[in-house]
Amino acid sequence: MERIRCLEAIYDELAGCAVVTIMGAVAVELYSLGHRPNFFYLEHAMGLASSMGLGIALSQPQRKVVVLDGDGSVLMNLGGLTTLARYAPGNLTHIVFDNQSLLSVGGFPTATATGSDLAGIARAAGIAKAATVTDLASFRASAVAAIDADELACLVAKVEPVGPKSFHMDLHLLENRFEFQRFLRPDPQGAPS
Ligand SMILES: Cc1ncc(C[n+]2csc(CCOP(=O)(O)OP(=O)(O)O)c2C)c(N)n1
Repeated sequence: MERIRCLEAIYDELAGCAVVTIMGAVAVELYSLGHRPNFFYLEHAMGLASSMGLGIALSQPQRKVVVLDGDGSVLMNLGGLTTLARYAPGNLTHIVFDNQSLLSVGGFPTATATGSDLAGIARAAGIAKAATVTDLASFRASAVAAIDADELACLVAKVEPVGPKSFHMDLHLLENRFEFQRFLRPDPQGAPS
């Protein structure tokens, strides 16, 4: 299973959500499908995409939040899983693309290459709805169901260690930051934008 195919499969579903990705390959791949103002690519803060997603989900409970993470990033901040479990916002879906490597910086193997099970770790951290998927149909069905459901979910998608040819994104970090902040700002009429 390729991550870009997974992203394509849920791209429409992401339209109404606040979406936070980690830096590197997953950000570039989502961007390559078509940037939207509700996409924030968290640069330079490896491991903290789920923490940012948690903050948004808690402060805007009416909004669906989707975090697109990587195995290396989650492994750098395993305590993030326990904090997600503690607050368990029902509007948050944490998707972890597990390619068993730090693909974006050269492909060094991570602990999932030697047996660590991130869905198991998430369950042990207290996230009851945590599962692993290995094929595209299951990924799409599980991701869509998780986003639609009113329960915190962690979905680990086992993907090939392949990424984009180029890491160039024609979007400055600050531009993305201000645009995303405007997207999150409540509509003065009261409805979420
Ligand atoms: C604190 C910190 N350490 C290291 C980096 C460098 N870095 C950027 S992406 C990346 C690998 C991310 O691995 P993973 O989450 O598995 O995603 P993948 O690249 O495999 O898609 C690393 C080490 C960083 N941006 N921030």
